[in-house]
Amino acid sequence: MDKLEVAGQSRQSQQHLYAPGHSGCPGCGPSNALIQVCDTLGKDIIVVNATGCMEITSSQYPQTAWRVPYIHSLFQNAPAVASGVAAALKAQGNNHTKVVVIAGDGSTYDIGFGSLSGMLERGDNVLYVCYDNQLYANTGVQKSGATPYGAATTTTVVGSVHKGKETERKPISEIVAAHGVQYVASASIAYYADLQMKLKKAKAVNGPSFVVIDAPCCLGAGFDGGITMKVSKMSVQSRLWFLYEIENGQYKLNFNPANPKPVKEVLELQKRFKHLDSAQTEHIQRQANLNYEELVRKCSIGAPVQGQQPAKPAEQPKA
Ligand SMILES: Cc1ncc(C[n+]2csc(CCOP(=O)(O)OP(=O)(O)O)c2C)c(N)n1
Repeated sequence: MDKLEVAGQSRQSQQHLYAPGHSGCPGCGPSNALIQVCDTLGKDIIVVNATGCMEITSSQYPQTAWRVPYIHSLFQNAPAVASGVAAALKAQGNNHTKVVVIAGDGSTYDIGFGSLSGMLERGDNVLYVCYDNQLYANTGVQKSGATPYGAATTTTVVGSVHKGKETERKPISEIVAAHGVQYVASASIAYYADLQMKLKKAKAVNGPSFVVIDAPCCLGAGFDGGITMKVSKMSVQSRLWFLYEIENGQYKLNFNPANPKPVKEVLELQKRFKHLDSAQTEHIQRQANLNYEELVRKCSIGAPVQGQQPAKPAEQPKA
C-alpha cells in the first residue's frame, strides 16, 4: 500500500498496477481503462502495448506507470509481438502468465488490424484489449475506423461541403468474432463490474480473446475531463455503445436501458458534434435504433458466427 501525506493527514491508497503519475490528461478515459484492466487482471500478466497515447503517457524513459512487465511495440504489430511472447512462455512451460495486448482503436481497427487478424486466426493464447477513444489521439485527433458518423476530427473536417465523418464505425466485435474467437466482449469504463466480469472471462480463455472498452477522450471529443464517465455512461444509455458478449458465437446483451436517452443528449456534451444539423442527428438516432434491433435479433437467435470454432477448455494455471 502507498502511504500518502495529504494536508498533514496520512491515508492509505490502494496501489494500482497502473500507477498514478502518468501524463494522461486529467479525466483521460483510456488511462482510467488501464487502471481497471490492470487491477482486474492482476500481476501475472505481460503487457504488449502498441504505440499511441497510452504508450506515450505511460512510459517515457526513465519513468513508467506500469507495475507489471511491459513491452512497447510498434503501432502496427503488437499482436505479432504478443504471439511471440506467448510462444516463449509456452516453450518455458509457463501456463499461468497471460499475455495482454493493450492498443487503441487506430491500432486495432486500422493500422494493426492485419497483425490482429493473424493472431486471431492462428489461435494464439493472447488477451487483446482495445481502449476505444474513437480517434487517433496521439497524433492530433485524426479519424479512425472507430470514429462515429458525423464526428469532426482533423481529417473529417467541417466546412461548406463536408460535415464531419461520412461513414459509420467498423463493427469490430463482429469482425473479431468472425475469426472464430471463443470470447469477444464490448464494455465501458463507466460500468466497472461488467468490465471486470468480462476481463476475467477473457483471461480464462486458452486462446485468443478480445475486449473492446469505450474510453472517451476528453481532448479529442471536446468535453471537460470531469464528465468522462458521464459521457461513456450516457453513450451506453442512449444505445450509441452496447455492453454485450459473443461467447462461442452466442450473443448476450448485458445491459438494456429501459428508457434509452435520446442520442442528442450525449452528442451535445461533445464539441466534435456541435456542427450537426437536425438531419445528421436524426441519422445517428436512426442508426442507434437499427444497431439495437440488430443486436437484439442476434441475441434471440443466438446463431453461431460464421466460421466459429469449437471452444477449447480453459487451461488450469499451475499452483
Ligand atoms: C505505421 C505507423 N503509422 C502511423 C504512425 C503514427 N502514429 C503513432 S500513434 C498514432 C495514433 C494512435 O491512435 P490509437 O491507436 O487510436 O491510440 P490513441 O493515440 O488514440 O491512444 C499514429 C497515427 C506510426 N507510429 N506508425
